[in-house]
Amino acid sequence: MSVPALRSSPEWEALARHWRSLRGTTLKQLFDADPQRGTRHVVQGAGLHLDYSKNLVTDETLRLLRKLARARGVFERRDAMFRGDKINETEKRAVLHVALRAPRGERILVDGNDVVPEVHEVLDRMAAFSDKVRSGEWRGHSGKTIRNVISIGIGGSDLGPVMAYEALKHYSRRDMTFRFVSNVDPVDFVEATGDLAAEETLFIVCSKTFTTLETLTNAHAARDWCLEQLGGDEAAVSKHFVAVSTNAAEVGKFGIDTANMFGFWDWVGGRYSMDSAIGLSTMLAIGPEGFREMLAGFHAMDEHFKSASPERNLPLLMGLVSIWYNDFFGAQTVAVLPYAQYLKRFPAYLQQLTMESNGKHVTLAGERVDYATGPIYWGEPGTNGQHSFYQLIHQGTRLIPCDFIGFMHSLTPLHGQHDLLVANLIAQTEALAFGKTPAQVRAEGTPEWLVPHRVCEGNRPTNTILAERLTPHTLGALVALYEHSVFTQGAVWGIDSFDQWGVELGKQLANKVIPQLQDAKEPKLEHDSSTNALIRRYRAARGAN
Ligand code: G6Q
Repeated sequence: MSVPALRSSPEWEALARHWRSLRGTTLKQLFDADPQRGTRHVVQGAGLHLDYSKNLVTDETLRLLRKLARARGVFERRDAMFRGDKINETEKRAVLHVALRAPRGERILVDGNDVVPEVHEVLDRMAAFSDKVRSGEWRGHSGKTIRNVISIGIGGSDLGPVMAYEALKHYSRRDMTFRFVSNVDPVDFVEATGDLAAEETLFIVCSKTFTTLETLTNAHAARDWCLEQLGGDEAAVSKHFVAVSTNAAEVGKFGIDTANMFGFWDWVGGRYSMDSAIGLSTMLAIGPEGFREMLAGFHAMDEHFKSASPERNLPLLMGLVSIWYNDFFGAQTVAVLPYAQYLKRFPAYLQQLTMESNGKHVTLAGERVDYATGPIYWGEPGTNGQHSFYQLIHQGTRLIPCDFIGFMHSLTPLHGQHDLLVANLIAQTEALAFGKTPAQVRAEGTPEWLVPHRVCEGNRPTNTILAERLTPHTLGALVALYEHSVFTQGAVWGIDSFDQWGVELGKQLANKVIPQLQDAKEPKLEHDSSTNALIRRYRAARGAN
């Protein structure tokens, strides 16, 4: 698909002019000029409340951004995604994570085939399996019940399950142990299994392709570990291994009975798969009901994205505002700061979702872009970050727009501690926006030489996202919010947010070096001089062991 040039479009040029006219305008001025600003620039959807008033935007900015979205075909592309069109053009695939949470009875066609019944068939099988494991009906090879679940996967087949497990721990079975193994570093596998008994352990091997080096290596390690403890009887595999994959042939080759395989489809991207069978560990942890509640949260945000007006559309607004900072202010990063310890892995999860999706340098037509695409997403939970990197956000030389995420109610109330947490969230957004002026610093009796050091200029933009409490429903809505915000960005930039050729390259490269490290005889090395020397150095060190 050819998308018209972005920078020379009238909508982009209008935004550039508008940005120049706003230069020097501060958040303080915007708030002083409009006493209603803090209650006007808020929107709600799918149980989330977004306050975007502390952004460097005016009504005109928002109008121009919406105009840009319209001109770039964001709404048509959104509808095409929901319809099942093959909008992942470089892989010629539909992009239908929204079908994973479509209610029974909805119809979404891919190549003329309604995929929703298949989605529910897998969900039902997952639920039946989860119930069996959770009730103790499913037994290991020696007849013991399963107490430990280890999910093996990497990237999109790992980050979602890990994040969701941590986020929803409050709802999880506390008498079961859940662990995740991703890294090919043997430490990961050894530490995850060291204190467990194989006869009580179930492995879920999660791999869309079932060819990924790390996952297959760890799955083989798991198989050896299991068989070693269970007397080498191959029949044990069917009791201790299930697979989540699109590749039945490879699953069978590995020795997992395809009756114990939960499928998904090529129209689910890895980083969009935590609500597919890839989330089997989540379902085992929180139960089928909880999982369905999470899917309902995703779906509620899908419906909001599809039908809310552009003025009140959360993902659209967030996506457009991030383009505003990324492309006009030159902000290179976005910090995501959840004030919820359960969301400690949420920024890491978002890094993949956002950066793998929009880290692209060519348009859909294959032309090099002449504007910045995906910003770097990063973050840590508050309040911890306040005692480390927030300093740079408050007083550094870079503009770092931040998303603050908080909840009205704690899941684990403890003597008003939640008030302290939320007070910090609110205070930070206030401090970032309005800072501390020299006059305020002087009024505190600060000696003149120290005044410049203590001044905080403010004018640091933030979004505040609030929800009642962290439930499976909220988590689903929150993830879908970012999914569709990323979609909005990608559609405006005219890039393919759903391929990942850079990741593919990484998958191929190591395969060339592995034999060069392991060969008994000196390999012929034809890399650059640095790579050759590193390989030789490693070989020499290993030889000396
Ligand atoms: C996700 C990426 C990537 C992928 C992993 C695992 O969008 O493509 O992170 O999920 O490389 O791939 P498999 O699931 O095929 O093992």
